[in-house]
Amino acid sequence: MNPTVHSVEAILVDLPTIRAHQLAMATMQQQTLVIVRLRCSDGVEGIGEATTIGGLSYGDESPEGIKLTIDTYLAPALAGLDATNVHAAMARLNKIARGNRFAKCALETALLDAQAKRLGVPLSTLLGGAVRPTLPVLWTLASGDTQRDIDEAETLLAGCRHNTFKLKIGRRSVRDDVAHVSAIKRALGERARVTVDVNQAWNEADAATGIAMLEAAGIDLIEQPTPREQRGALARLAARFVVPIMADEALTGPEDAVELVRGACADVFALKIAKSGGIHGMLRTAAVGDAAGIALYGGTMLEGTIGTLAAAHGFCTLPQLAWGTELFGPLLVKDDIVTERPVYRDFDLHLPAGPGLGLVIDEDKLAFYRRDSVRVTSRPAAAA
Ligand code: MUC
Ligand code: MG
Repeated sequence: MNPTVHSVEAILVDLPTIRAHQLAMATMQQQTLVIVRLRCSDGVEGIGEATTIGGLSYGDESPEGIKLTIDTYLAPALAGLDATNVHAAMARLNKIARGNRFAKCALETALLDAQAKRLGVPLSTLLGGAVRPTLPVLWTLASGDTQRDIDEAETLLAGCRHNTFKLKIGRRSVRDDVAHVSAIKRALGERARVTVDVNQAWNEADAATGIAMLEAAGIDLIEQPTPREQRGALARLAARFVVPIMADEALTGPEDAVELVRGACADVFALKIAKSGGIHGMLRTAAVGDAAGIALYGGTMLEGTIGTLAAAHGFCTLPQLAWGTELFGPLLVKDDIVTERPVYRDFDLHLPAGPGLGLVIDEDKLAFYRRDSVRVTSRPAAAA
């Protein structure tokens, strides 16, 4: 008989960030991860993560809501199911719960991690195999201060860690944002690519003004300038400008992808496993975009190491990933809950070779950073 799902634990973990991270809709001083530990009847444990940005300010699931959904509805529905049949388990969850993609993503990751460990292969092998061993990774400059952002970019360029920088805008006036972005692009010149993410903050008129100026300043990519529901605005902007327009919040799963393709709304798709309800949903979304000739980009919800490596195992199987990735989440937090932090070198994230996700939980760190921990111990030494 195949092993079954024995128990599922959802844990809230709060990790401090290395600096304040300013987005149009939130300033992050810490990141909250929802970590899932799924134990199976054969003793194998799968790990997953559901992480969002700024509570409810990015998506419609909060960390606390994700934990409640898993504890109350999704974990009981999984108990006793065949742990080796990930598609059947996810079909069960999709039958008993609508939406809740982030929570489902964490559980799918944990099931896949467990099954890949059981087979003794990396998760990407279970998905059909990696077509690239490393993934290009950009860095987001979001300190809120122009000179500090330039200094940060220079340090990262010199260390060969990143050569593409995404700027978070939409918080200030269009004029101030454009001045900030142009100053950074002027300082970095042709040594770096510079992209912007507006996180839906502009109306169509502001977007038309802002994008015209950003295009003239040499910016390479404009991410989600207008509200996600306004597909018409996105389509008109994509038709009007040469600089590519990327859909992020407007794109969750394959159904959105079909509508965005039909409306010619975007040149690039930002794929995220959390938005798509897991790795398989992300792969289906990517397939729609790829078939329509849309360039693909590996996005992040600023997950920690677990969610980042889950996404990386999925992204490295994609035949086309024209805009690389932004899988830098583990670098934004001061400390980690795994024994070995992911390797970022020569502008790329290097995937671990071990079975499953290829990571081991650091139990002391997890005990320290979990929200419900009783803080009687001092902070464990920072991970290597
Ligand atoms: C987003 O909206 O793309 C990705 C990088 C970053 O700094 O924030 C995220 C979310
Ligand atoms: Mg975005």
